[in-house]
Amino acid sequence: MIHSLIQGVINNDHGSISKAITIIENDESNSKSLLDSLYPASIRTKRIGITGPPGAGKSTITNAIIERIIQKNESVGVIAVDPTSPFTGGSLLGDRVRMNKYPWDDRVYVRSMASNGDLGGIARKTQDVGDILSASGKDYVIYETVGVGQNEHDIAKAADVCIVVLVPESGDEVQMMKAGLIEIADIFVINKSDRDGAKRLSTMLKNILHFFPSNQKLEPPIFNTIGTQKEGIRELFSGIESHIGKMSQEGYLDRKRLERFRQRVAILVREELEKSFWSSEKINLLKSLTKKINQISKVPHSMAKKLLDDSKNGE
Ligand SMILES: Nc1nc2c(ncn2[C@@H]2O[C@H](COP(=O)(O)OP(=O)(O)O)[C@@H](O)[C@H]2O)c(=O)[nH]1
Ligand SMILES: [Mg+2]
Repeated sequence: MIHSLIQGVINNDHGSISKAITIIENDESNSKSLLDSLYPASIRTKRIGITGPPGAGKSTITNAIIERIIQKNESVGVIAVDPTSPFTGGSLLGDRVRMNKYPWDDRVYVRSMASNGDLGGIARKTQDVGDILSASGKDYVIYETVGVGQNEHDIAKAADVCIVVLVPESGDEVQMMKAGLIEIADIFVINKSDRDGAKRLSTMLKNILHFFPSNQKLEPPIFNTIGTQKEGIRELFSGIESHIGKMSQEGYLDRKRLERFRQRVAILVREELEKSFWSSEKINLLKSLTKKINQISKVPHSMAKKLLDDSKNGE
């Protein structure tokens, strides 16, 4: 079964891709062998992260980028992660409906992933899903994710190039610094540039970026767009291409991919260690030591130490 699934993914059969992604999403036992077989095929794809506040126009821009990719007769897989709607899946569904305009086109695959209840795992899973789409031969993978917290930043880091979408109203520079957006952005987009303040924001942003240069990456270019009218999309897309080209030439891209690889390995090791650590005895021990809040006599650190020592003695 897994063999035909692997073959299906490599042949870009979207049904097989969906099945494979579900296996990853549910952490099924065959997910490892699936990824092992697919990984060698998955190096060439360009991975683009699109993040930013809710409603900034990420899906609109993603749609416009998909159109440009198709025009070049290239292919794309889109993964939308929306943690802002963990219960209803409301906006997630909205995105899916809006984005899945190409159900019969084997150049475009769109999938949304819920991150409810599993924010830690989602960063790893989006990388794994990226590998699957990449193995299917997609020229691009796009991650669309709401930039609201650390995990979303981790998802954005799963990409080769991270685009931060802002709107004229998001002009509070302190806010931006705090949100760490400057740190993760390779490219800025000021969408809804049909509104007041777009020019002012791009000037301000340009100044900030210029005065706080980073040695970790190139200075991010800024693009003004009106997503709904597809204005500025052509410039944005060729800007993405040339930025990836520059990153590659100057060694940033390799460095980023290596760092990403190391982090993935570290995460997997941590997950494995934790999984084998938390036996039912350990879970019960922790529970029995913490029955009532006023009976807890140990500080958390010594309780953790006791659990850890206990496992050493048990071996
Ligand atoms: N005025 C204006 N509205 C836009 C623009 N781009 C997107 N929108 C609208 O903003 C809303 C949110 O867009 P969406 O792409 O769903 O944002 P996301 O939550 O970041 O994915 C939608 O109603 C879009 O039609 C733009 O450039 N100008
Ligand atoms: Mg969206």
